[in-house]
Amino acid sequence: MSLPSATTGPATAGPATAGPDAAGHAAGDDPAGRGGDVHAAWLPPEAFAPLGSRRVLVRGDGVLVDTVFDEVERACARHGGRADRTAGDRAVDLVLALRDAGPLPAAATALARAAGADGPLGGEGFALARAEGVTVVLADAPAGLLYGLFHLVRLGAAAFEGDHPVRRHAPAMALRMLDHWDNVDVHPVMGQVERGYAGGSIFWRAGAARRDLDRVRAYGRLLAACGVNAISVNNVNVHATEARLLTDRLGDVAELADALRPYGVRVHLSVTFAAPVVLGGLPTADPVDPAVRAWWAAATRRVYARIPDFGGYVVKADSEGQPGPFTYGRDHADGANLLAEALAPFGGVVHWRAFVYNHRQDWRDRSTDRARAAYDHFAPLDGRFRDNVVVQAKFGPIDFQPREPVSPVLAAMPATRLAVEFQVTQEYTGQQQHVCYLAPCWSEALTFAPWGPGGPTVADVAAGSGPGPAAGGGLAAVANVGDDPFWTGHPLAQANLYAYGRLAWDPGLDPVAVLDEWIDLTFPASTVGDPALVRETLHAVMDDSWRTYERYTAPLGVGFMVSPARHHYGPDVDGYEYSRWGTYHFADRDGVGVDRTRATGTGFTGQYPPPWSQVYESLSDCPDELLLFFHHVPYGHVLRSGSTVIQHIYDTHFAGVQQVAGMRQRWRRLAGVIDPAVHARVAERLEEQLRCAIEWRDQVNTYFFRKSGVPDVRGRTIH
Ligand code: GCW
Repeated sequence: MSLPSATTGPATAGPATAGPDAAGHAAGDDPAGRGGDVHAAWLPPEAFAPLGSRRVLVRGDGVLVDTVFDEVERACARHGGRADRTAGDRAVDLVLALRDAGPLPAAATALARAAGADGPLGGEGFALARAEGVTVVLADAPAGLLYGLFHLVRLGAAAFEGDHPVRRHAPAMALRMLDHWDNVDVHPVMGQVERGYAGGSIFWRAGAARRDLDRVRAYGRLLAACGVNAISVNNVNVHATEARLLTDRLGDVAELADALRPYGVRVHLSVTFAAPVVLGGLPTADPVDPAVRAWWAAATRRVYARIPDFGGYVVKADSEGQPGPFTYGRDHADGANLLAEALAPFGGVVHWRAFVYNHRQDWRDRSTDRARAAYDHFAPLDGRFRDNVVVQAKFGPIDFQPREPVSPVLAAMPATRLAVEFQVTQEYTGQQQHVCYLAPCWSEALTFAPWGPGGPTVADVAAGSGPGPAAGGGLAAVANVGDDPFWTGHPLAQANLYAYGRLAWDPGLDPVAVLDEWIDLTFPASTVGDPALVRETLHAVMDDSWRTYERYTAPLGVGFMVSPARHHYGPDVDGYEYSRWGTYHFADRDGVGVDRTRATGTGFTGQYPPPWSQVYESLSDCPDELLLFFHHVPYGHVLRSGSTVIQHIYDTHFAGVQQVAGMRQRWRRLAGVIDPAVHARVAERLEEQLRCAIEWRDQVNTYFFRKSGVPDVRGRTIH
């Protein structure tokens, strides 16, 4: 397949997000095309060759088992195998069966017994084994069979070689969700997709549902293949038209739910807390008002009448101008419980976001600290949320910056279901113009042990196996796909979506191994000129790309030196520094960084349990990469690495640019080896990445040289 290589936005201007010709495509402009014009991502037909050349028996009933059978049948039609749904006397190589589906061929029966010996496999789990030339995948529930199928695809030929002892698989997190910040109407500033860098929305266009359900189905299939099982279909900033998805536009949501159901993906909706007023005509949205409660109960009943497996609501309340319970003198528990009460009879959940902070700050007031806000608002409410409330906290205390400590909220609410929120869309990590493989960042956050090394991890908290009694809220992440033919604008950004799903399934996975999976699926050996070179190049370009991005952007955990004018793309060291949204580096002629200590600063370090409350408080123990997040230090301060802060800034910025130049160089070697359209699109974006990295290097180095007056010990050019 060959796809157009043209970018969806101007290569050098950065990904403008405003206006219908940028994030929001005008009607009639359909860069994605249909069917075969859309990149297959990690499910190209060739990835099904090992499975599709076998004699396969699929046993069981239900929509998801039908999906499994359809997949198998299609693969077999293409690759010469045979697909059956009824057990006969014919020999088989592969059995995919629900445990209660009746008799299996003799060869599979013993394995099936062994695979099931250790008790139930769960609603999404499966077991896999192979002996005497037969591979068996067993599940208790249809979703498990679907995940088992895609596991087989990942295993490729290895699934049909040798013997495999019984291995049971189940997701660590029950909720593995993607949040789309897609608008139905094109927003005058944010466009069709808020912080979207992959064209328009696959769901909505210019005020209406797109009804391109083939594309939606293809999306659901990709999600199932990496393990995502829930999406919310509209932006958490809920504007007037989007609010009505809950009521008179519910049919649009139901259509999406129908398209995604065969892939085990449940649909959720972002709702406005003011709905009873703006949709229901009530005089108030006060959560304790009986009429308000009745309104939510009735609205929710209507949703379930239409979408019986509806997932629930996502709410951004009292945050960045969105309405919430504060208007009525109520708190977030009152607000969340109101919606939870309406959802409970149907098994729905409310994802209530903890992204609440004062966005009308004054830089002269040093006591207000945006990092403290989520904890200050939410930790005191622990124990007051209903069981079907999931408090959804961004992984860091600020806002998806390339480097942040883990949010202390995640260790402060043992009696609350907590979800960790990541940002797959690359708002602050290069906006899908830059290669930035984020799995290492997420993996660090998920494996962080808030109570000290060896203790429970953030992943345990999200999975519900942390120290507290609460069930887990799972993971949520802001999606990065749009109607771009490559789904994600930058073809290599597909790996972030894939890796997000895989880490939600198993947070212990090694990001490099996940990348290998993605490479094997996306670039099957049979489709590329030199598989070893492809693998080596992709690892060289991607493995360390998050740290490379960190090197040439904001140093040592400081964050937010992004351009407000260019929608957070590219550098502007003081862009936000004196704005109402917060203050991030406090650089002056003597030093830089935010003093968040208890001793002399905002006291934020005290929100962590030991040992981190001490580690972060201590200038000598604080990890280098977070130093300026926690401390204000002179430019000559010597880091644990032995370098001074100012020299570290210079060195990393020069190194980061060099690394990007190296990535570009390496990518050239894949010309003629992989799909030319993929090659060309990535090559274009690497040019832009290099240009932008140079801009970052020069802006940051120049800024700190001029502030500090300290020259580079290596004498390189700094203006
Ligand atoms: O990072 C900020 C984004 C906003 C977003 C907000 C949030 C949807 O710049 O565009 O609003 O986060 O997470 O709610």
